[in-house]
Amino acid sequence: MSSADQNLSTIKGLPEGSGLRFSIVVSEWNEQITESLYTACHQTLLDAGCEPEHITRTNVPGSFELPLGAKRAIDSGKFDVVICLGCVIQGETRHFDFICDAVANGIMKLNLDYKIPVIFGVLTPENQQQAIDRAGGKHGNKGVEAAVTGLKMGRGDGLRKTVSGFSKI
Ligand code: DLZ
Repeated sequence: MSSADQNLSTIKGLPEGSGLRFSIVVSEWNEQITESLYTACHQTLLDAGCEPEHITRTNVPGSFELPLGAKRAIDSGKFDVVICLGCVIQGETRHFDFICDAVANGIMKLNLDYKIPVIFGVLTPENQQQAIDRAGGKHGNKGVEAAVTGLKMGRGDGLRKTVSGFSKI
């Protein structure tokens, strides 16, 4: 299925979240979109049974700063999972490519260097409408997908064992 046909809010069984401590790092750029991602992400964690006092929000100025915000959350030792939420919209210059590369590589590096899962809840649309469609519009909400991924990885069942090794989520 192409990503355009996928609904980001489709949940096949919400994993149990009680006891898990979440940091949600939110980028302030494209605030209308990232607030919608945050609201959906936070609500999904609550629906999964996470205690409200176990969910902490931190803002960063833009998506470029998400890896640093996530690293600070990891270094605090207070969290089991870090979820990064942002939205980088394609512009006329190559700025988009640099920010997307930096945030994707930065988050992946944190995942490989530390034991805490860091979730990539970042939209990279070509325009505002594509962002709206994925922030509570016709394609669901990336914040829900990020929360479900965080729940799976936090519980340790995001890496499922199969006959031939580990499967993808
Ligand atoms: C500068 C910039 C631009 C042009 N566009 C976006 C964007 O679409 N989404 C986003 O999250 N951040 C953007 N930023 C800000 C950068 O992420 C970063 O905050 C600044 O370059 C300062 O480091």
